[in-house]
Amino acid sequence: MTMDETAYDRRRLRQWLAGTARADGLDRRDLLRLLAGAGALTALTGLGAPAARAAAPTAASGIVKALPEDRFTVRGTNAETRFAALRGTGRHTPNDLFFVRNHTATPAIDAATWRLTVWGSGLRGGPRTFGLDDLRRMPATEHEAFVECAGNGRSNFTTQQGQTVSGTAWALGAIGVARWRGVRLAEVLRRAGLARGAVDVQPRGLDAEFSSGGVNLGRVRRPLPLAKALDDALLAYEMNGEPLPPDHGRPVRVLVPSWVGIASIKWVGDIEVSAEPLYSPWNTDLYRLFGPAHPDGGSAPLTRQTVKSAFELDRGAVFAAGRTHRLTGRSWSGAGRVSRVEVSTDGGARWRPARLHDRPRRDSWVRWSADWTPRAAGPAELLARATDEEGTTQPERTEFNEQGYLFAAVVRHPVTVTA
Ligand SMILES: Nc1nc2c(c(=O)[nH]1)N[C@H]1C(S)=C(S)[C@@H](COP(=O)(O)O)O[C@H]1N2
Ligand SMILES: [Mo]
Repeated sequence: MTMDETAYDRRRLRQWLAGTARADGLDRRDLLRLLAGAGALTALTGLGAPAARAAAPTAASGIVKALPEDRFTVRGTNAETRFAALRGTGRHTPNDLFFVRNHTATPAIDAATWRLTVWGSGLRGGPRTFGLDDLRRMPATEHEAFVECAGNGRSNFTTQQGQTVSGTAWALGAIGVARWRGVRLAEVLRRAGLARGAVDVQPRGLDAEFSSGGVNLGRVRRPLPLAKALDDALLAYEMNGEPLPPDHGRPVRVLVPSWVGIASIKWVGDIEVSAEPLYSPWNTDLYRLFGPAHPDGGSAPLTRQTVKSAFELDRGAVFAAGRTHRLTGRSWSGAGRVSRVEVSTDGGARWRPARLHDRPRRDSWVRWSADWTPRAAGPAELLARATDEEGTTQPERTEFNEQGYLFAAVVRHPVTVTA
């Protein structure tokens, strides 16, 4: 993006430190006292287990798995799945094709010595510790769900709406769907001795501390309201029938179905359970909507994902005129099942229904196709728009927000028709 991300983050962080960014419910004097010393943000991080060493210091991206160019676009410490590479694959994104979003680098964690500590004022007693074997002995659940970055589709704020936003310039490939297996977070919280007054839980990753604009924000962590934690959140140790791959949280990650990806903390090492609302930069300064159309100090912390559609095509894909081509794609929504997908091959003038290839299900995507016989050579735009079971249809524009979250508008996919 054209705006310098570091300068932007530094400015937002100054606002947060000055108490002008929103932090509902948290006493600002307490916050400022906590933040008074240099690097004092770490004072907010609770128990301090040492951060793990990076798993693959040789890879510049910090990502362990192979990132072949025909399957991924590498964006700094992140790797975006190329939608064209999903064509012909099943509803579950193969693990080796699943996008990676890392604040720093994939850590190497020994599953045999890994421990999860559950602690805080929202427990009846003291901290409780669980090993991987303990979790595996508890009742297991499977849940098919997408993990999608809140910033997925962000580059379209610029390419379609001419707006400058900060953050990784994802196209639409910061999403994957997997079959996650693990134990319900509710089960672990119950065994840890959840107290009646608990309101928030905050999982924290074992990856390195994250610095932005020269300020150490501590380890990646984001509060989750207890209601969602008890509803359908998982502590997942398997992904599509395999142990979690290193890049996706080995040995255990949190999985929060339908919510923005940041809720699904990877490499979880501890979970604070609190009788008071919890705050971290990931629910105050980040992952809220800031901008003229949003409340001063930002929207409420982001929860569910939006509705989106993507063609399984590269931008600029080439089609021969006079032949019939099968266009394929996928649509999904954080609000529930996709109920309808329509496609336009004339820039949005006329729409026709796409054929759905999956029975739509909540928390997942549906594959679809539509045939197209282009007539004239030249540039063309392909559009797909989904409607979800709440009746929300993808709009023509998404309201601007500074960090480019929750893009939902119909994407105009440029292609070329040759004679
Ligand atoms: N510990 C930790 N958890 C994390 C992150 C991270 O950097 N560290 N990134 C978050 C973000 S922003 C997203 S979108 C998802 C990405 O999950 P994936 O890399 O398995 O696709 O993980 C989330 N969990
Ligand atoms: Mo994300």
